Amino acid sequence: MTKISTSVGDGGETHQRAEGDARVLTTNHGMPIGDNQNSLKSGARGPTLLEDFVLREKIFHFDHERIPERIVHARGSGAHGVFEATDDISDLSKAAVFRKGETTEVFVRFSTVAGGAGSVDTPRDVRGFAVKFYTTEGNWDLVGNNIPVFFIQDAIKFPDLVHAVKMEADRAYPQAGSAHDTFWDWASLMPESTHMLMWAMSDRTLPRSLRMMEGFGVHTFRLVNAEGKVSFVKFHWKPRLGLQSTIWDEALKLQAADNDYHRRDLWEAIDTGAFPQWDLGIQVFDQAFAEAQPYDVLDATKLIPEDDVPVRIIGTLTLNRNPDNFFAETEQVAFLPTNIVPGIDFSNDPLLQGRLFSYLDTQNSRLGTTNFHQIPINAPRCPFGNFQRDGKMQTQVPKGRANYEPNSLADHGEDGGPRESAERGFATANALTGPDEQGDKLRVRAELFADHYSQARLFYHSQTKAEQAHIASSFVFELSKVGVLDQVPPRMVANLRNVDEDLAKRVADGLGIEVPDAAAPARAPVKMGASDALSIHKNMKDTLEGRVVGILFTDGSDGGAIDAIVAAIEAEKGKAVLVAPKVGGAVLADGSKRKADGQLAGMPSQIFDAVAIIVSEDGCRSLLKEAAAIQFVMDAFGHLKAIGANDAARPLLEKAGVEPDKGVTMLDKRFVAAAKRRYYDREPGLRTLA
Ligand code: HDE
Repeated sequence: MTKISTSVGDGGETHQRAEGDARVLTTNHGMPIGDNQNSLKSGARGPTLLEDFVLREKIFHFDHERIPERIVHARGSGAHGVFEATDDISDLSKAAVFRKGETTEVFVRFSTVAGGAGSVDTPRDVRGFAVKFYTTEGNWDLVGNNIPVFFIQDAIKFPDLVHAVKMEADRAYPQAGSAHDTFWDWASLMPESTHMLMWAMSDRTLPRSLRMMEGFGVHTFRLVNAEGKVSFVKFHWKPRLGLQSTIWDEALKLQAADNDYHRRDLWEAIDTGAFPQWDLGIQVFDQAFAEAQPYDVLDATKLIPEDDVPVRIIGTLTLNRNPDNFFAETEQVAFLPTNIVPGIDFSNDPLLQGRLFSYLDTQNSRLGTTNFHQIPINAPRCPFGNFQRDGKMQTQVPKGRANYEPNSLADHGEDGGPRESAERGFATANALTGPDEQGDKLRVRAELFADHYSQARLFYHSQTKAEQAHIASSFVFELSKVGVLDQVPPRMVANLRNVDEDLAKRVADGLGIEVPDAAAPARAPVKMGASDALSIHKNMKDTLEGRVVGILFTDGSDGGAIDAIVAAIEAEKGKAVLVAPKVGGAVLADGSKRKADGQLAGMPSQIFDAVAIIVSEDGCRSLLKEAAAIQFVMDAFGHLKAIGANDAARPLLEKAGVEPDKGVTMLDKRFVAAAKRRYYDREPGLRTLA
């Protein structure tokens, strides 16, 4: 029998403790449990008794462990962190969170969009980038994506978009993928989605790591200063590690190698103190600028080229703490675009306006109570209170009689509760959105919203040749998965002709169909040039920071060579992972045993950014009969990664079809330099790109 004693915890609460500080298991109502292994039965082989309240409580709670998953963005990974304001923008916004030097606690949740909570991390998909700032003036939620534009211009189209992209209604597949009939049927009928489709078909939807992607507030918001002066603003997150994406074949193989590739990468980075960082940037402009543009700044399918309005960096986000509990924090966190603070305001973007309604509503459905703001991850860190009362799961215990306002209870010596403050409170900013607000009630969109192609063209023309090839190939792949709706691919290509004739031709060729007549644009596109900020390749960093190098070794490998390469990688802040045919490791040339971090068959090269092959001649001979080893090298080459190899590894490289180029080196300094980047020039010789 365990002896039970009572002790008082740090917070003054009383715990039941067993001998040796192991706490005693209790029911939810605090009764110590004596046996957690056996249910209460009538005789050793008899039926279980209804009386067993311990069993019933445990199973009852278990039965209700799941809550509805998010209708979109169901699969997410979260982290705690801090935001520090680094520039004085008091001339633009009075928000305390932007006061230079101010630090604010944050919780960030990254997500894929289409897949369910248990789906994979690396589908071709947009990524959510949602940040909750616990400011001194209440929570500010910047609920953005890793792409600066969106599929639709008006919230009323959102349910159609989501229904079309998610698994098809009757057959419930595909999971987490847009390559199917209903998505492309819808998309090809919605020319306004063309710009977003260019982004979605680019490598932006295949991030190498959550740490290597940008974030965007997407909509135009407004900033308001202490004098009430209003400016328009777009928010940007710029990753300190630069941009990096995988390629499609790699992303597909990652789904087999590691379903949790991004989640694991984020967790391990934070866990090992390599805190992910982003700079917060703003593009600020006024009404005169807005009116002079060939697009409408209230249209979420349009961006503002950074060449026209440079991004000004105003702060830094650092993620420095993993969640203690996935469900309590990452699952229960509730983001609300309506969470803004004095100094920030909405615009009339009709997509944003719809979001202002949706999120509050969805949280009630997901979390089951209007009191979801009391859940610790959602509760403001500043004092908060009002006269909203009761409801399911009320955990606060308001005292006294003040549950209405105005009241004069204070005159009687009672607590009258909080009061509104015109001085400190949020006031909707007027002006700047023009006379339309006084107009008739209309179901229409503003004129410039009808230009669906100019910015799609701007995006395409801003890409490198390799990036353009990836976009064309993605369209071919996705449209090739359209099964029975033969009218869809030509309709999509007809839209693409308004973006770029060559792109349309490549996609048609890749599909083996005739180039159709161009779709009639609702409004003639305008010329917009190109913008380097829109390309991933022009914004990558040559670095090993955040990168992982896989080192394949065998019996007889040279331990000194392994040590040297590991040291060189770590000196550049990279991570080295040792891979051997057996996880127990291998016996090196000097007779010592070196343990591996992983077994070859379970650690394919797609999980690495570069690979080093350090084998003995015998070791190499045995690897030549090992499909996983040949595939390891073949995929590293095919995924455009650096390969460093010792002389003994040559037969393996040859068998894997590796051809010499700048990314294939000996195992010296050249390899460490080569491992910092990818070799896109290699690709045309390896696979047919559209
Ligand atoms: Fe969302 N979106 N959305 N969305 N969204 C949700 O809210 C919605 C849109 C975004 O990690 C839902 O809590 C509508 C644009 C992120 O918890 C829901 C419209 C952008 C997340 C919802 C949009 C986003 C969501 C589902 C069109 C980029 C995940 C669960 C008017 C700026 C947040 C939930 C997290 C989640 C509705 C369009 C980003 C249903 C109606 C545009 C990052 O309320």
